[in-house]
Amino acid sequence: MNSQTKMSLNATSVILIHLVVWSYLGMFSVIHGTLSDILCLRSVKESIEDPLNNLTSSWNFDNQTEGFPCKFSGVDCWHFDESKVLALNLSNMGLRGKFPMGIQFCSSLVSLNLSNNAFSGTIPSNISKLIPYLTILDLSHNKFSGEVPSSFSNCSYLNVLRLNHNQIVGNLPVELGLLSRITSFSVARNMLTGQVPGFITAKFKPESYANNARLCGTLELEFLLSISQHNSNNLCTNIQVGTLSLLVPKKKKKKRGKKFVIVFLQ
Ligand SMILES: *[C@@H]1O[C@H](CO)[C@@H](O)[C@H](O)[C@H]1NC(C)=O
Ligand SMILES: *[C@@H]1O[C@H](CO)[C@@H](O)[C@H](O)[C@H]1NC(C)=O
Ligand SMILES: *[C@@H]1O[C@H](CO)[C@@H](O)[C@H](O)[C@H]1NC(C)=O
Ligand SMILES: *[C@@H]1O[C@H](CO)[C@@H](O)[C@H](O)[C@H]1NC(C)=O
Ligand SMILES: *[C@@H]1O[C@H](CO)[C@@H](O)[C@H](O)[C@H]1NC(C)=O
Ligand SMILES: CC(=O)N[C@H]1CO[C@H](CO)[C@@H](O)[C@@H]1O
Repeated sequence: MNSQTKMSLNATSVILIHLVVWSYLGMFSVIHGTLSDILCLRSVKESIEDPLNNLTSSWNFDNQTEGFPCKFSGVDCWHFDESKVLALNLSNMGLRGKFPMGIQFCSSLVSLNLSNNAFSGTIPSNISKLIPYLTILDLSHNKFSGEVPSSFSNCSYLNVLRLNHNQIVGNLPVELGLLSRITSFSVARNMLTGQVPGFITAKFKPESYANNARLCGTLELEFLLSISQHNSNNLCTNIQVGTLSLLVPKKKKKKRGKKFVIVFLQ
């Protein structure tokens, strides 16, 4: 063999090795992604109490053809025949237990709806690491307690955050205001205190904050504070939404066009 042939043989084998390695890595990442999503759903199922058998009856892991979890109730995949979970909607299933930490293995999850169940315990403080691409989170109408984690501010794709009707306490983290894509937000009916966050790109109505322990309004509530002739920005108000519109003077009421907001000054 002359040296030229040797060199071209070497080049060919290098290319071949590359092809083998890359296709192996490619295959590995596909299988790896899928396995991780299946592990995610298994773990979610195992960690949740399901007294009405809504999950148990549908989430069957026995026949593992590709894409099988996409037929589970409440599971949406990116593609119907690939087990990559896009969204989980487990609302209204009578579920109990803690926030399902196994969700962190659904690495492509963008939407999680656990509303109208009886989940309890705290919202994990590393939520932004658990579900980094989260765009929609609905935990409303449960029994979640503890505080709103400040790491929500690192869920930078978040559009919808619904935490209303729970037992959440403490102050709302000011960092929430950094969520630049937020379009829908509610923490109504909890036990929150302190300042309402100033969102940079959005403004939410008092209904988003109604019925809490002691939330202080600034932006949205400025006019309401002025009607009671207390102009201190630090004044706390108990935001209530109801039908007792008589407490708001008629003239101002008309100006605002909201009949049903009453503020009880404390
Ligand atoms: C597994 O599921 C696939 C698709 O739903 C079906 O075609 C196949 O017969 C099932 N295999 C077994 C062993 O049940
Ligand atoms: C979520 O699931 C509930 C109950 O199955 C259903 O009524 C609702 O339409 C679903 N919501 C979405 C956004 O898919
Ligand atoms: C969550 O699911 C419920 C249906 O049970 C639906 O009414 C609600 O709009 C969903 N939340 C979001 C943010 O889509
Ligand atoms: C999140 O925190 C829990 C403990 O609260 C831990 O078990 C889990 O590994 C953490 N996950 C990530 C992705 O940081
Ligand atoms: C957000 O992420 C950055 C970078 O990882 C980190 O330094 C910061 O502490 C996080 N913020 C919150 C509120 O968790
Ligand atoms: C969302 C859903 O499928 N809920 C069902 C859970 O199970 C109860 C009892 O079987 C049904 O009535 C619900 O419709």
